[in-house]
Amino acid sequence: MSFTLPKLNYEYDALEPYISAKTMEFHHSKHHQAYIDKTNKFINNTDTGHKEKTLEQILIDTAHNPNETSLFNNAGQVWNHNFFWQSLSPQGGGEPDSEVMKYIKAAFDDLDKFKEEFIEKAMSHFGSGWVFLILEDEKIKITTKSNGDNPIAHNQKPLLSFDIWEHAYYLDYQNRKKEYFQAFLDNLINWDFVKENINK
Ligand code: MN3
Repeated sequence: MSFTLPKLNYEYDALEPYISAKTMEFHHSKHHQAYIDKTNKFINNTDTGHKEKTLEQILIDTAHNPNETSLFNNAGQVWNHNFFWQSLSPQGGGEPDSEVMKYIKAAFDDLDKFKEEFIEKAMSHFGSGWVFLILEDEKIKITTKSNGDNPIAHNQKPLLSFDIWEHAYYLDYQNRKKEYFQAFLDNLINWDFVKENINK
């Protein structure tokens, strides 16, 4: 089995001015592609026994094996980016519909407090990684993970992924990463995708 780069549901320039076409092109066609190539190389060129597995199964099977950290992180980056492109939308941001809002209110009181906690967690994460929304005990939770780690490896139900590696924002925001986080929450977050995943 070989994994391939997914086509985006929107053009590279569709998220401007919040994420530039240049960032999107590099991020999707270079960074994401490189993780896919490395993952394919790991599973096909070595006798690791992962050839016929789904990406999710590879993540579960390699998560706790220190000898397979490289494969885990590369496969994790493939999965995280696949999920991330869907977590963004040119029509994103604003308020979620009443069903998702119920979950937000139950866990954070209101949307502003949700955004505050999201930004606080994103800002305090050290080094490269991801912010995820997950559903646990029927509650939305915000969690961060390092490198290519992700909810699949921890038996958590993922609702959304948000890339906080420098390559995701540096061309557009340099050291002003808080502005990138805010732009995502105000203008790009795909609440419909969150809703879809809650009901999966
Ligand atoms: Mn990335």
